[in-house]
Amino acid sequence: MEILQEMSTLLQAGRAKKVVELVKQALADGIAPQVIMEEGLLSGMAVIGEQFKNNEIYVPEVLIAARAMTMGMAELKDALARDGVQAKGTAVIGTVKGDLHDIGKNLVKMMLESKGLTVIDLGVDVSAEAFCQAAAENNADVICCSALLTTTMGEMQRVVEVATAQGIRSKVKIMVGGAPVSQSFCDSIGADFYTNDAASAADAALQICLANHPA
Ligand code: B1M
Repeated sequence: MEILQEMSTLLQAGRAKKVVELVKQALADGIAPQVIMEEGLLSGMAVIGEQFKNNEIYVPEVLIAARAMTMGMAELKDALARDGVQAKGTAVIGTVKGDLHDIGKNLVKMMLESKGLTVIDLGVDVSAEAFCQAAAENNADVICCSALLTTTMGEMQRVVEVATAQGIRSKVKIMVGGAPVSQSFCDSIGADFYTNDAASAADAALQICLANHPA
């Protein structure tokens, strides 16, 4: 549909107000909220995710497009709830204890949202216990831990240990990332997934959620 194509294009350009207007228009035209979300908003953000992954665009463009997506989703929220549209899964995200860097974590969060996942953002300086408590309370599919300091990466191992001690390890996948983190570190602490950019993190989280909640 032309209006959804236009919405997607405007979202990629970060034209938030125009995106909101088009969401209103599409609802008034009787287009189903889920179709507006998937073909207008998420499809636009998927293009941004791919471009970011391929280094064709940079952090500011992603943030501007994500703002347009967030505003469009806010306009759509009530209609989605009325239609009983469910999120594809739930992710808990945060920057680990001792670490206050949140730019990368926020990018991952936006990309997760752009895949249609519910994201519980615990912010920065998050302890292993807080990650696991939030995962248990929200029946999360995946815990996403970000770290930018070599001195704080160790908290990721504690997330794995606390999840095991609390008996939720078999129910939740643990994904790690951030500049000092690597696949070998991920393997060494017994986490499930490492990805080196926000778009790949969202792709992996979506796969985890789809495996947990087959359509
Ligand atoms: Co800090 N800092 N900083 N800093 N800072 C670094 C990380 C550092 C490399 C700078 C340097 O020395 N060259 C260095 C770490 C050295 C080390 O540990 N080896 C460092 C240091 C030392 C510090 C302080 C200790 C400095 C001091 O006070 N003496 C201090 C620590 C404070 C604390 O956390 N307790 C500190 C403070 C700060 C600021 C507050 C000033 C600010 C943070 C602001 C904020 O985040 N709100 C800051 C910044 C901005 C940086 C640099 C310059 C940029 C980090 C960034 O945002 N990059 C950084 C140097 C650098 O990287 N050039 C540096 C952009 C962001 C998009 O990338 O977060 O890597 P990134 O995210 C990427 C991927 O890693 C991935 O996705 C993103 C891209 O797609 N990703 C994931 C991230 N999380 C993921 C999770 C996933 C998957 C992928 O799955 C769950």
